[in-house]
Amino acid sequence: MSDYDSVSADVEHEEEIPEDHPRYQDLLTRHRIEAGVEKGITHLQGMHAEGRGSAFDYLLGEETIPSADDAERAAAAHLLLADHPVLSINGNVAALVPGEMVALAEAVDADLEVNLFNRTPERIDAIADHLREHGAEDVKGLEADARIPNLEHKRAKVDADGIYDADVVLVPLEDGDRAEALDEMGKTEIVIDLNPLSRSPQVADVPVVDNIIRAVPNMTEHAQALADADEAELRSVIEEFDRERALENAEERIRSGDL
Ligand code: PTJ
Repeated sequence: MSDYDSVSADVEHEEEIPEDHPRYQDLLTRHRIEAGVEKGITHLQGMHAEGRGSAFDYLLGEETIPSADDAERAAAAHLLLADHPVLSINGNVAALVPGEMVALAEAVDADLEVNLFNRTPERIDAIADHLREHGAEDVKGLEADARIPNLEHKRAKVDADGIYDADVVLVPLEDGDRAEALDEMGKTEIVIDLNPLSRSPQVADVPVVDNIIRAVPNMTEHAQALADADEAELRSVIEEFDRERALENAEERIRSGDL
């Protein structure tokens, strides 16, 4: 057994994972999801979702492909142009990138809203607390005084002054039904999902086929670089982005990637 073989099973703190491990990012992600389940943040189903995601990431070469970088830049431009941008947080997102979502919200002046597929008051509170521990000042999603139309009751709950009112929403690792229902509400939807064939990126205005661990910090960097851009420049970044081509490029990379 090599030193590395002993890393994966019982790491207590992520600092124990050696950064030069060939599967560092995957081990880190797995550890964060496990820790999220233990803290009551992440649903057990989040582990299945993570497993699916990491298989696609492996096939993508575990890197941000050029079309995903374009999508991340277009996403930043949409968020900067929005009247009311909202970043949606579920149990996987909270476990994987809590501080990074807070940083993105600050960079584009967006609200953060907890919005769960498997909604319970305990998980909502645990996630809101976790986000506050990572610097969030205002966390939405606790009121849940509005509904996304055409969606089964609990999964449809949103804040009237949050996702319901938003013109641009970032919905990472989203279930297909809800992504479709948000799309039908006429929102500009940015989806982060490693599976380009999943319904959520298929309905998104900006499908970001990348690991959320890489995608969110990269969106923040793009937003900071575009902070002084005028409306015309932001609109041209959006117009240059081709969603169909981005989906095709990701699928092509997955099917033909050199592993
Ligand atoms: O916390 P809750 O209750 O809101 O539940 C969240 C999950 C993720 C469990 C729920 O929304 C769900 O079941 O989602 P799905 O239908 O499994 O979709 C998740 C998608 O995210 C899949 O297409 C995965 O490939 C993708 N995915 C998983 N991990 C990552 C990812 N995409 C980007 N980065 C990841 N790290």
